[in-house]
Amino acid sequence: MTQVALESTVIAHGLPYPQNYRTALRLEAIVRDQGAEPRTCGFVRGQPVAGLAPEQIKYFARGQDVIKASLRDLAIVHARRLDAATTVATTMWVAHRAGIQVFATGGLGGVHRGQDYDESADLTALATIPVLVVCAGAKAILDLPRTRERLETLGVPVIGYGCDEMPAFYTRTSGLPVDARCDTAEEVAAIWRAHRALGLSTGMLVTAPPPEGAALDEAVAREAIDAALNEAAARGVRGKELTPFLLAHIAQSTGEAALRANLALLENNARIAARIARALEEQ
Ligand code: PSU
Ligand code: MN
Repeated sequence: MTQVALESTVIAHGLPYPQNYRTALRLEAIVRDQGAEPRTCGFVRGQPVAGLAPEQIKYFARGQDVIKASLRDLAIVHARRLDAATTVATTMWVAHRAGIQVFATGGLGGVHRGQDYDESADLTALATIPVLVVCAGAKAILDLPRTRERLETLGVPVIGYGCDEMPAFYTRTSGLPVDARCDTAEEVAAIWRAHRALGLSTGMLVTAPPPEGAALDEAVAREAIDAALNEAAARGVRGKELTPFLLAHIAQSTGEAALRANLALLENNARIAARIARALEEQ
């Protein structure tokens, strides 16, 4: 059966309880509805798990004693037998190890604004792990033009699923072009097969805009992002805490409109990923 990987950092550190738990289960149900098997990934007592059980997902959703693990953390998590939620980078790692080719998430990490030395290991993973990642673009809190250039440098194809521009997570456009537009899962599957047939070892990004009715208004998004960035700077939030802090601040300041957009795009991406996984199986 075709499998689709799902991440756990968005559950443990990206969304509030109990929406996060309900969302995690709903994403799994959406993948199943499309005829694929969901595999929510994480580390339990230091062991990589591709396919957390519902009670493990609940424990991750409660978030206590569950750290956020990116690539640099894996050896420490493993040696010390820690429980850890996986980011895009480490979910790619777990998925690849489990033989899963397709992974759905919300927004990609990338280059932070005004701090181009703070670059998510999500980009490192895309440069080195052959997994197809479906997302709504890079998170809008980031420096999107720099992030897009980095993807080019690293040799990561960026596909627009029903779009010509990379979406900007909360909003549908960014002004940044994709490398190719695909309007069906079959077209995406054909390019991914070609990627693998050529022996390319990078990942591939499939970007899908947030659903029309759920996307944030551009001006609202811009204002909320600026406010969150200012607050983070004032409080000196940095490193791995920065992304969760910014997302939580934006959810609060938009009266949960950002949260609704985030949930809607996660569901949309899970559905698209499952269709791509099915198309890969059939070709
Ligand atoms: N998108 C969301 N919520 C999240 C994330 C993305 O809607 O919590 C997470 C993903 O797991 C992504 C991580 O891999 O944020 C990036 O964090 P950093 O910039 O610290 O690498
Ligand atoms: Mn960082």
